[in-house]
Amino acid sequence: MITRRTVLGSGLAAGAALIARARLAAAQPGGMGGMGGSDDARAPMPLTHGRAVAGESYTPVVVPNGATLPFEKKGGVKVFHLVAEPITHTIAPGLEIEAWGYNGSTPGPLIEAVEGDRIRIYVTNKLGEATTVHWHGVFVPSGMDGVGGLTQPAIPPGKTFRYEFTMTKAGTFMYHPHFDEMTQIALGMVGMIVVHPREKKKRRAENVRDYALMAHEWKIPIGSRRPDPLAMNDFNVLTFNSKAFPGTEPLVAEVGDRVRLRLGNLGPMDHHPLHLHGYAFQVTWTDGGEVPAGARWPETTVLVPVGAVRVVEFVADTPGDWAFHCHMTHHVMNQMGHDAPNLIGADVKGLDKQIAKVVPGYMTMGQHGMGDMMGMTQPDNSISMLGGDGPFGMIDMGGMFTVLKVRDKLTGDTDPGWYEHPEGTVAREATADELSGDDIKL
Ligand SMILES: [Cu+2]
Repeated sequence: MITRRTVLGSGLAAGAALIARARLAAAQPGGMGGMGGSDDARAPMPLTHGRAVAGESYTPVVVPNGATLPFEKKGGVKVFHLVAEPITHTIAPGLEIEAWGYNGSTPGPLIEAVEGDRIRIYVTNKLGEATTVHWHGVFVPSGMDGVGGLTQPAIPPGKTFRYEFTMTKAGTFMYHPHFDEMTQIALGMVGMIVVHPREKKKRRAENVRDYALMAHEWKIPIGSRRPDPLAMNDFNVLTFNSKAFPGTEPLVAEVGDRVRLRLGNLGPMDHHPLHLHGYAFQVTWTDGGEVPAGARWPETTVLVPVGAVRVVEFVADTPGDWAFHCHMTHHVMNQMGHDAPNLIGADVKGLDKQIAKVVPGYMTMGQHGMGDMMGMTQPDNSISMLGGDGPFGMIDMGGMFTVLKVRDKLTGDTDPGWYEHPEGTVAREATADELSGDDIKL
């Protein structure tokens, strides 16, 4: 197993070295290369918006950090072309990986259609091995189901196969290979499918903010560019649409908008309890269909298991910057090593002195918690375990974390920036008068 210790190339005890890696890098000029590019994270981020599709009346789904697959109509059939291929992908500024995906991206572009549409999808295989595409949750003839060996021969490298079926039901579905799934899915070959209801009145098209987010998890050893498809646990990069915070694009809504989050999970192993601040929502659809109104209940966290879709809806009625994230604490960290000793509360002054004899400038970290490790200098091609710039300092989360920005009015397609809180509505340090007035003894 590659640990940060082996990357560092020092003989230090593993745990302390893991925790102190960035400080060590700073103390060894040229030893580990320069910055990982974390400054780039501060550049303003353009938002991806759903563009109206000519001849279609649905409100297009927005894919944060992603795209929708274009189609052409040929004799009443919507014709798509998916290309399975190796890609270079940026997880967050500073961390670039060699992944596999579709049409240049991971997840592959969203396939969007309307209930009743006849669709034809050509799949070209530009990988070095065979593949198939399975249309997860879509009702198709058995021979279109994309299971290599069972319903079709796998698509050899260089060949193009043709799938054709009718989207008989509305809903949110997914696509992925059903050949060497472990490798191909782990390397990023996943995508979502949205089929809008045929009846316009069911769409609530006017003021819906409709988002698709695919949860995924990766094992990307520090300093490497190739995710490890053999990983079965200890994934160290967790993503929405293959981006880790601070690389995740914010979601936006105006007060009064109905917000729909279509949440898919095609990660290899982990289920994700996804939590929204400031709101309660209901699960309205799964990849199995619509949840009857009488069977819904309010939640603030929805568990999205591997191989499932959960669609949640709520009305945006409270302005603010609201966190949306996986509630597993290790899933809001980036590239964290886990084989470090627990130093919280430990007196490490003597230890630092001893190690500094062999590694000048050495400083143990972690004795006050992990919050002091944000935004440190990084080894080449890696990202900080946590931390993005926020309006009140560093946001000490990474991974599966994004922000829902609700505003009274949005202007155009740009990130509205940070929320301007009304006077007196932000937590702050208590004054002495307030403390004594309320009989708080310190
Ligand atoms: Cu999670």
